Amino acid sequence: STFYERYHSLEDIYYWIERITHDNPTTVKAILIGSSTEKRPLYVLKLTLNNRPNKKAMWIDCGIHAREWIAPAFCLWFVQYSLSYYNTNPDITRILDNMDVYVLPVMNPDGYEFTWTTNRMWRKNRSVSRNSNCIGVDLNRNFDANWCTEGASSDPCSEIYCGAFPESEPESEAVANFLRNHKSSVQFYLSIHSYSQMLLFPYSCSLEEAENHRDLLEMAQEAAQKIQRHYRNIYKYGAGGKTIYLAPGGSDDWAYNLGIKYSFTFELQDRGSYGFLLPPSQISRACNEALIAVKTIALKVIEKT
Ligand code: 0X9
Ligand code: ZN
Repeated sequence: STFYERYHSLEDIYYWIERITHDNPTTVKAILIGSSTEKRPLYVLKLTLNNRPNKKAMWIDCGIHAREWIAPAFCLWFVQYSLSYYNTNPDITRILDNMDVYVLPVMNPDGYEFTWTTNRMWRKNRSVSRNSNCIGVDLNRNFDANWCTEGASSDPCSEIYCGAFPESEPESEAVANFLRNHKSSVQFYLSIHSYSQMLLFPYSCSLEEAENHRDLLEMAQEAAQKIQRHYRNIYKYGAGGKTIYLAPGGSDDWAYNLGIKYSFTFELQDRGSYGFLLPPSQISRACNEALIAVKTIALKVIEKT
């Protein structure tokens, strides 16, 4: 198997970031956006394949939840695909001609490291709570979108603990600060998770419909249909709150409310057979499916804006 068909330790991912920036000095830049609770650097890769002025941008983050290993694997896959197929594949060429891409390969490095060393099923980050011995905040409940209402917990021992206040965690604060500073260019926000095969969009923090619900639904539907046509695999799609459950404080809803009107969360393979323990032999298929969906939606965003 190739490098991209395996899961990688955090240390290997940091080496990969060094190598990919070193080998592609004009097209890939690493931007330090902050550091984690345990002081690990948070690097965003900026892909600029074409130097047009006033370009728009898309953002992809992976690995908010530590045990969802296919997510960081997808971020690496996406960067490699973009660099390899720009000027060969018409879809990725059109996308990269019109947009810069920001990729955060691992939003929760402390948790990811913990899943490699100690507990494979860890979800949250690794922050220490003031008034409890329990560790960790669910970073996807820590954003300022109906923060800590129904679907999140104020108990530090819960898997969906929302934290002490919105953006209390350095990981979510770093992402929120970066997006606030880049909101005039970023039109498309995407967060990669697993598992359950779903293409979700706002809102998850309430049962309200997003103002551009029809657009988002149409985009997700077209993406799911393409996956089904190419891979005979079923992805559900819809607004998060009605499709899975209420889950406030998520990055997608927060980014949407910031003004990034095309905001999605993808839940990659599978539907539960392996769950978070998706075998490496499935990485290429899971990533290719997700890639079709990213391309479909990105092309629609370019058309509409
Ligand atoms: O509950 C979550 O955070 C996500 N599912 S997961 O199994 N990967 O934990 C879904 C997130 C959907 N979006 C929001 N809740 N905002
Ligand atoms: Zn997740």
